[in-house]
Amino acid sequence: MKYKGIIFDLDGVICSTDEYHYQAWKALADRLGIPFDRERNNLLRGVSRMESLNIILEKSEIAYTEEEKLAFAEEKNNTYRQLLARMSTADLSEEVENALHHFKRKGLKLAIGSSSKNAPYILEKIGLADFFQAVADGNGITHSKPHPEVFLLAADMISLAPKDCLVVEDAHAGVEAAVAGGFDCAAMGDAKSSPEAKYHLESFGDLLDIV
Ligand code: B16
Ligand code: MG
Repeated sequence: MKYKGIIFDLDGVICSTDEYHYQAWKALADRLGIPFDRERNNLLRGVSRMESLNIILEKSEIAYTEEEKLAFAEEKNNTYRQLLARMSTADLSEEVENALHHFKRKGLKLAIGSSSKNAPYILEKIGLADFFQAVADGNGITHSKPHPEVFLLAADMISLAPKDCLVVEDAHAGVEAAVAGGFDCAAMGDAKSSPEAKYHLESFGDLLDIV
């Protein structure tokens, strides 16, 4: 086997919560009268909530205080959590579920490496709360992607060296983080054509041909 473990990004890889991030930020941006579209949303993939907010506010003519910014981040998160609350096991696609079980049967160690503080809640909603051997997420790190911290933490939690793990990502910041940490990376979605990624996936199931 080429790899002993796989570290999966969550939003945009395991499930489509990237769409909910977009909708929640869009609602905030519209309320504040700040231009924001799907293309600009791609800059937020993999980066932390506050960094995402700062990217959105670059297009604002108003300089907001730190206190106001914290309130905006909370407002976005509340909208996002309302969208997450409607999720269920039906939001885990058969394609992803089948591939994950296949990798587990093969004896690979499987982990999550996500910048999101909502990762445990999402995993619970889609029925994967106890599936992964390790969950490294926004609650346990200081630097979000493109810093490699979350992937290094995940690898450490499953007792594997970066060279023995494949990272699966949909964000350019995530691919950068994986490469910086010494991991091979399979990219999909927005990052699919990333030149830094070793593998380019049309969809999640293509992983079955790699690992
Ligand atoms: P939260 P991932 C990332 O998750 C998202 O891609 C990014 O858009 C979001 O800002 C970040 O989590 C923080 O999320 O506000 O829920 O803590 O793609 O690394 O799984
Ligand atoms: Mg992602």
